[in-house]
Amino acid sequence: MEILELKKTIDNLSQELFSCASEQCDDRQLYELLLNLTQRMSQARRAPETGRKLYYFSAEFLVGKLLSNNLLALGIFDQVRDLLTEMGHDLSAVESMEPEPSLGNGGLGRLAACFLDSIAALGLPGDGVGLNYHYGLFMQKFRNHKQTEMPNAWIEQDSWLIPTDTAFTVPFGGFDLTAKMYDVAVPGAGNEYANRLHLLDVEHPAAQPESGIDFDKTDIAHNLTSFLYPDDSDENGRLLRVYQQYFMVSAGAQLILKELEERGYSMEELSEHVAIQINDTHPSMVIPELVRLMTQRGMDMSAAIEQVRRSCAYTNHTILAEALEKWPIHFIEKAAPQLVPVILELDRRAKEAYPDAKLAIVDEQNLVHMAHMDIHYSFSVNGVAQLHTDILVNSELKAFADIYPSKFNNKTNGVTFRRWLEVCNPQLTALIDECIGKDWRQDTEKLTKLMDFAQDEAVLQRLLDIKQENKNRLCRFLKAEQGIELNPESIFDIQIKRLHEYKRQQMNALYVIHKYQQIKSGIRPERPITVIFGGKAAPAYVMAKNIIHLILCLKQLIENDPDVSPWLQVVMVENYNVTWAERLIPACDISEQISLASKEASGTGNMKLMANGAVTLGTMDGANVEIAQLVGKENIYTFGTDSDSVIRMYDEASYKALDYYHRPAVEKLVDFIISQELLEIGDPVKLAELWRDMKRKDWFMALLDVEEYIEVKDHAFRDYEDRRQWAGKMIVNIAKSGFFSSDRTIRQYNEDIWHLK
Ligand code: 26Q
Repeated sequence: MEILELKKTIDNLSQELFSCASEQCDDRQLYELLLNLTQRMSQARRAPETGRKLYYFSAEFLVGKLLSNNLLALGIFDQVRDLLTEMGHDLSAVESMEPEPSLGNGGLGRLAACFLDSIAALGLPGDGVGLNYHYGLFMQKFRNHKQTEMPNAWIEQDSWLIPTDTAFTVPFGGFDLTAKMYDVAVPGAGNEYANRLHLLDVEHPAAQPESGIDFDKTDIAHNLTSFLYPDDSDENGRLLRVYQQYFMVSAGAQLILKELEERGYSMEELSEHVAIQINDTHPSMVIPELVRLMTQRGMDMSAAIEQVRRSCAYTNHTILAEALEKWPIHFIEKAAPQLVPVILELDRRAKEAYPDAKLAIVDEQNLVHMAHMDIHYSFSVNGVAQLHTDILVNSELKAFADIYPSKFNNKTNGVTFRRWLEVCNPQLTALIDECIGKDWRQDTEKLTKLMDFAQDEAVLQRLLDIKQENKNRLCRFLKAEQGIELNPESIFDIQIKRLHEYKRQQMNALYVIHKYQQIKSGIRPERPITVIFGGKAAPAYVMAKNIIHLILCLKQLIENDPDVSPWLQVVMVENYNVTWAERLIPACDISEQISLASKEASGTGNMKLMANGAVTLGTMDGANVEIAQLVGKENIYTFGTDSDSVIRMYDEASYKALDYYHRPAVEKLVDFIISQELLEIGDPVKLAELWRDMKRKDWFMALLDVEEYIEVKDHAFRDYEDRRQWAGKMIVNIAKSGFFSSDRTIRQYNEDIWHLK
C-alpha cells in the first residue's frame, strides 16, 4: 500500500470509529484503529487451497502481541511506522497499548506460534486449534523477594479474537457444553493468504476471581477456559485439565469432519485430505475422539482407526519422565465416559499386536499413557532437536522405536525471523540488508553471506554499536517500567526461560555468589557484569520458587553493597513474557543455555539470541549441539558433563551431590545460601530448604558442572574485552543462525510428514 493511500484509509477509519481526524487520535485510539485495519485486511485474504489441510492441535499458542507482526505480514509495517512518526507518534508507544495474551507456558507454546507464522508465510493450508484461556498463564509479581501470581485479563472489548458462528456440542459425563469458536487471523508474510488460529471457548465464561488466581475448579461449565495450567503436574485440579483437553479435541475433531464434508470428501478419505499434528500429549485424546465420531457416523471401527492413524502425527517435547502425561482412567471415565471404550479397544489392539507391557496404553495401574497411544496410532513421531530425537530412539522410547523404526524422525525446532529479528531488532535487520540485500527473508540460510564481512572492520564496529543501542534501549524500558537501573557499559549476561531445576538457574546463582565473594576479596572483573534473569515458576513448584527467592535476595544484597555494586549487578525482570523477550534478546551479550545435558529437548531462546548476535554459553544439550556444530568452537562457550554420561549416572544412580559439595571451592558457594548476609534479607526456611536440597539431592547435578561453568564463564568475560574479536564471534553467530528459522522447520514437516502441497 502506498503511504498516501494508507493515510487516507487511516483518516477514514478514524472518522468511522471515533468521529475525529486521525491527527486527533491518541495512542490508544491509534492502536484500536490499526487493530481494526489489520483485521479487515486479514479477513479479506483467503486461505491457501490445496489437497491436504493441516490442523495443528496445541493446548498452547503463545502468540505475543500481534500488531507489529501482522503489519509486517500484511506488508505495511514500514509505511505505518513512518506515517505514525510523521503524525508525531511512535509505533512502539502505540503497541504498548496492546495487552499480551498469555496463552502458553514457554517453549512449546511459543513454538506453536512460530509454526503458525511460518505455515502461513509458506502459503500452506494449516490452521491452529487451541483454547481461549481468559486469564492465561498468571502474571508474575515480586513481593518480599518472592513470586506471587495474578490473573492476566488480556481480552478487551476490541481484541484479535473474531467471533464466528461455528459452535459444537461437547458431551461430558453427565452434561453437555457448547464450544464456541473464535478465530485469530494468521496472515502470511509475502503472500496473499491467511490461515486461522481457532480458539475454543465456553459460552458463559466466569468473571475474574476476586483474589489471585484461585477459582472453583469444579465449576467446569464456567471455568473450563479460565486459566492455562502451568507446566508442572500438581495434583490439585488435574481433572479440570482433562476436561479442557477433551473440550479442545472434541470440538476440533468435529471441525475437521465438518470441513471434510464441506469440501465434498467422505470419512473414508480422511487421511488423504487431513493431517493432524499433535503438539505433545495434551491433545492426544483427538485420536480416540475421531475414532468415536467416525464410528458413531457409521464407519467400521478398523477402517476408522486406520484413517486416523494415517492422519495423525505426534511431536514429543520432553524426556523428563515426570512430565509425560499419564491419566488415571477414572479421570477420563468421569470427564468423557464415551471415550473409555474406544481407548480400551485401541489398547486391546495394541496389546494383541505387541504384548510387551512397556508398550501398553493402559498399564496395570489403569493409567492411560498418552504418549503410547500417540505412538501406536500415528504415522509419525518426532523429536525437536537431533540429540533429543536420538535419546528418544536409543533410550527413552527405544521399545517403540524398535517396533516402529520408520515412524521416528527429527525436526529440529526453529523460530520465526520475522518476529525475532525483523520486528524486534530493526537496526540489525537494516545492517544485514545493507551487507547482503534483502532476499535472506525468503531463505534465511542466505545469512551465511554475512561471513564475507567477518573481517570487515566497519561492519564489525556497526554490529557493536547496534548491540550498544539495543542495550541502551533495554535500560530505558527497565527504568520506565520496573524502576530498575542498569549500567549499559557492563556485560549483559542473560538467562531467560521458565524456572526449572533442570535449566539450572541455581547454577547461575552460584556463579553470582562466586563473583560476589571474589569482588569482596578484592578481585574485580575487568568490566562490570550484569546478570539478568527472567522467568516464571509454576505456582506449586516449591524449589523453582526458592530459586527465584535466592536470586532476588542476591539482587538486594549486591545492590546495597557499595564494594560490589559497581562491578556486579543481578536483576530479575518481573513477569517475563514475549514482549520482554523482544526487548531483552537484542540486548544480550551472553546467552545462558546451561541445562543439564540430556534434559532440554531443544530450547528455542538459544536460537533467537544467536540470531541477534549473542554468544552462547551452554552445555551440549538440545539444539545447543547443533548451534555448536554450525558456529564452531571458536564462537561458542561449551562446558559440562555430556548427555551419555548423565544418562549413565541416572541409570546407575551414581551421582552423589555431597561428594561435590565437599570440594572446598563448591562448599563455600553453596553455604553462602545460608550465610548471615542472606538470611537477614530472605526467608530462612526457604533458603535453608534450597541449601539442603542442593547439598543432599541436587537432582539436576548443578554441583557436578558448577566449577567448569565458572571457569568457562570467566573465560568468556575475559574474551569479551577484545571487542574486535568478540564482534567476529557475533557475526558468525548471526550468519549461521539461518538454519534455525521455523520456515526451514516447517518445510521439513511438510516434506516429510504433512505433504500439504
Ligand atoms: C502437563 C500436564 C499437566 C499440566 C501441564 C503440563 C505441561 C504443560 C506444558 C507440560 C509441559 C509443558 C510445556 C513443555 C515445553 O514447553 N517444552 C519445551 O518445548 C520446547 C519446544 O519444543 C523445547 O524447545 C524445550 O526444550 C522444551 O522444554
